[in-house]
Amino acid sequence: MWIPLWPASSAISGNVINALFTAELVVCVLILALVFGLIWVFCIRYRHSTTVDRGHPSQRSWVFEIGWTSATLVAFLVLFVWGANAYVWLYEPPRADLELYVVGKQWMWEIEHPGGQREINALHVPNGKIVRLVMASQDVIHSFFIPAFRMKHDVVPGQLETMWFQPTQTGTYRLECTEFCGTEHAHMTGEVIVMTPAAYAEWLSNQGADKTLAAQGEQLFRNYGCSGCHGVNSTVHAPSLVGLYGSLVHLNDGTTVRADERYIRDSILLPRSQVVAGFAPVMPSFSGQISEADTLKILAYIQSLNPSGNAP
Ligand code: HEC
Ligand SMILES: [Cu+2]
Repeated sequence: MWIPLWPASSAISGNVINALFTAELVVCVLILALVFGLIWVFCIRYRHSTTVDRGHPSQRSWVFEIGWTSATLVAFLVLFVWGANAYVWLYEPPRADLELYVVGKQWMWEIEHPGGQREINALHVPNGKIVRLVMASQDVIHSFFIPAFRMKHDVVPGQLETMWFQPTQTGTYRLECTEFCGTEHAHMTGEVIVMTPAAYAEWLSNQGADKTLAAQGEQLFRNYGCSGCHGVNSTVHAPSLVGLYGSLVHLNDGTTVRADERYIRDSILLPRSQVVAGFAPVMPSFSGQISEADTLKILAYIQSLNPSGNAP
């Protein structure tokens, strides 16, 4: 916390980003000091009134030329490798302890917990656990930003985004939308409340949720007629969704894809884009008929049909 301008880091990702940021700052300050130092030295040494020898310009020096070129190259390569590593690590979530569903819309964040607890512009999470967010936007691009965690992710309409974090400190932190999304954008803020696991469990049980997200999704699965084709008693030739989440799916164009959140969402909204091998493309598109929140509930239901599917 020795740079007073930034909030204290309260997540693993915060420490990683802080270290990288500090290293970049140090490199920049050193280069700046060298360049401006030399400017000052030459300004003073060769000012108009001095009598220093100006008659013998020194020979071109390859030592300096090669020295500064390779030194900056090495410095930037080190920063690049370091940054790329951190990026890949941040964008490839490990196996999560807890998965939450987030819908951004003008102008609020709606958050659903697996137990069916729902909150707006507030995010309660247990300390020390790996939390994974599955995020969607109902209208325009929003961006989900928790400054104290140094975590930010755009939420783009028409596609699912995921991000993860692991808080290290209980407390209340700011949650912001950092993508200009309309007139009330500045008020699209909220709080992240990191609680001890026991307090979080108690908070969950006080929310009065009667149905888990997966159970609500199962209800929707029947209401939208999915079970008519995908159910066990169906007469339509459609794949079973049991064990689908996280598995490898063979498509009729010969490719293989991992059935992650995005694949399942696209299967519902754009069924023609990826057709499972051995099946006719008879599934109707539900694009425009199912809200983002309902899609996430159905997704939670399909995920619950393979509890071990959340593999890294
Ligand atoms: C008219 C029958 C029918 C209806 C209704 C239907 N589906 Fe499908 N669905 C299929 C068929 C056939 C396939 C396989 C061909 C394909 O991929 O399009 C499929 C594929 C899928 C897949 C990919 C499965 C895999 O193994 O990769 C998912 C996920 C899915 N459907 C979910 C749903 C959901 C959710 C609903 C309801 C909102 C729904 N389906 C409604 C017939 C249907
Ligand atoms: Cu926004």
